[in-house]
Order: sequence, then C-alpha cells, then structure tokens
Amino acid sequence: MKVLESKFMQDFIKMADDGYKQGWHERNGGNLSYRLKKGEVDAIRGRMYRDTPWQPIGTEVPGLAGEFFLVTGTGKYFRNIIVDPEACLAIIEIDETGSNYRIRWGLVEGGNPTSELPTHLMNHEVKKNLTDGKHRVIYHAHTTNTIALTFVLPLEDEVFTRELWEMATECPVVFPEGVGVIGWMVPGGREIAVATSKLMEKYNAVIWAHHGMFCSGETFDLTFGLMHTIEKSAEILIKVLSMVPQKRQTISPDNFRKLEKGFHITLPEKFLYE
Ligand code: 2HA
Ligand code: ZN
Repeated sequence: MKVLESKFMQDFIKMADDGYKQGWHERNGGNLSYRLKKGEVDAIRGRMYRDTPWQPIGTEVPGLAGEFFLVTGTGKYFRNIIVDPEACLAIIEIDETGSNYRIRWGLVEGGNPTSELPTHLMNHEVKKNLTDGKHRVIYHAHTTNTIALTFVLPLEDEVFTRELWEMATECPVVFPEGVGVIGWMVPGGREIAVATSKLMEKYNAVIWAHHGMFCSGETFDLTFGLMHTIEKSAEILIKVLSMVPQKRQTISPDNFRKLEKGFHITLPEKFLYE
C-alpha cells in the first residue's frame, strides 16, 4: 500500500494543516507524532527503507521497543506538510532497547525527526502504559493565548486548571483531570522530556511556560479537540482579563460539583477551592 494513501497518514496531514490554520505553527514551530498500529505497519512494510542507520534518541523508552511512529521533521514547517508530506514527515522505528531510532520512510530531502523527539516518546511511553495502549497521538503547538497567560498567571496546575474551567462550561467535561504547567525550560532535550512526561502521568495536557502546550489523546480528533478547547478557553480568559470591570459572575465551585453529577465526571477537590 502506498504510504501516502494510508488513513493514518491522511488524518495526520489534515490535523497538521488544521493546526497551521489556527495560527499555532509559525515557521517551524510545533510538532506531532502518532504511534502506528501493527496492521498499519504491515500494510506499508514493503514501501519502507531498509538498512538505515540507528541513531540515539537521547533518552530511553524501553516501553516503546519495536514501535513505529509517524513524526514531523525538525526544522520543517507545518505549512508545508500538506504540500510535500514526504519531505516534512518521517516514519521511525524504535530498536529493541528503546534507546535508538531509525528512519524507515520520508524526509526525502534529508533531515531528522522533531527536536522534541525525547518529549514525544517519553509522553507516548507514559500514556501507552497508563491507557492500555489507547493513546496514540502526542501534539505540541505554540498556542498563542495559552502562552500569553503564562506571563500573568501563577505557574500552578491549580490556577490554570481552575481559570480555564471557569471560562467555558464544557471545559471540566473535556479535561476533568485538569492541566499541568511547567516553568520555563530549555526545549529539545531529555530534561524537559522528563518533566513533561511526569505531568502526563496525571494530565492529558501540559503547558510549557512562554512556549506552548503538549496534548495527548487516543485519536487525532480527540487530541486536536483538547488543544483547541484549552486554547479557546485561554482566549476567553484573555478577553475577560482585558476588560474593565473584571469578572462580575462566574462558574462557582458548587456549579462544578453539579457538573460532576450531571456528566458523571470526577473533578479533583484541589481545583474546587473557594
Ligand atoms: O521548533 O516547537 O519546541 C519546533 C518546536 C520546538
Ligand atoms: Zn515548540
């Protein structure tokens, strides 16, 4: 089967383009990865490179040994993914130790997987484990309004979660577990990957101060939808914070408790302070 005709490839490209159209991917900003199903790998096996060299991931992900991922390339622009996917994307294989990868498809003009490969793979490892293999998508975008909030709100999970929940009644239903926040760190290495994947044990969304957001999900739609919901909520919060007078009424802790009953969700008590 032609790799570009695979459903997972077409869904990946559509999602990348949707993100670009939201304005979240200036220049080479952001990255996306998808863990292939066994049947998807088998269907394209005959069309993959052989004998490409193994290269270090820069961290260890033994829980992903032998897995295949479709990933964006480092330095590639989201704008160009739909135009030339074979130049912008790669399918990589993880070795049996979980320390090395090799390129099996794509990057036809050369290049390497995303600079955030350690964070993507460590997040995948955590989520594969915790969701019994259901989560397959990790997405990083430079979401404008969420980034802006990291300059004015305390960088605490409790504050971001509660403020975002209050801005739209759907929010606690879409992310009842809340969102994590980490302070500014150097992107692209193992250290930020460790910090992010630690928070992914509790949350499906992690905000990087002054940089962007990571989301995890089962499908492209659910992962994009989570990012979109959080970013929209951040946009509303910015509009509210920009107005005088400030909030006159809001969604109260008691209202959230009623949502718990109505929607059969559990909202951690730490986010429901008075
Ligand atoms: O440039 O977004 O975090 C890609 C990135 C790095
Ligand atoms: Zn980034």
